[in-house]
Amino acid sequence: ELECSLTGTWVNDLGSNMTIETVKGNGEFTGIYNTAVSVYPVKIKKSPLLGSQHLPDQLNQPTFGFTVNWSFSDSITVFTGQCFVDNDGKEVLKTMWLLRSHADERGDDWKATRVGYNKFKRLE
Ligand code: B9F
Repeated sequence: ELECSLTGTWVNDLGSNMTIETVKGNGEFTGIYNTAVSVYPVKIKKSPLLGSQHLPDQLNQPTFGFTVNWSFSDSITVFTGQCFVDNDGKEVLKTMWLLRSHADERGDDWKATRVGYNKFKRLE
């Protein structure tokens, strides 16, 4: 079966984890993101996430997106991805992200966005 539900606790390749609460009937969800990485000496705190996924949830390996509003800095990350079921029947979230830092002036806009990939597995 292609069970692929975003609800639950996930860990990524950096060691960050997130918990996604119930996905609502319209595909919207909320959760908490706990990043394993930051930049010294910033003190990491758990941060809220707000997202949306395509329906149906279980039958069709869904695409989704969510925003993390970092509660310990003025930056924002948006993730977009898809839930897949691998050959062992395990769910994996393949995502890309954009991390926007605060630019103090318009001339610094060009260097304010980082990009990357993250792969999430269910925390066992
Ligand atoms: O790194 C960001 C941050 C803000 C101020 C100092 C550090 C916030 C945390 C982002 C975490 C990213 C990674 N974690 C993860 O699981 S989101 C994408 C990656 N996936 C340095 C200065 C300003 C921004 C970065 Fe900062």
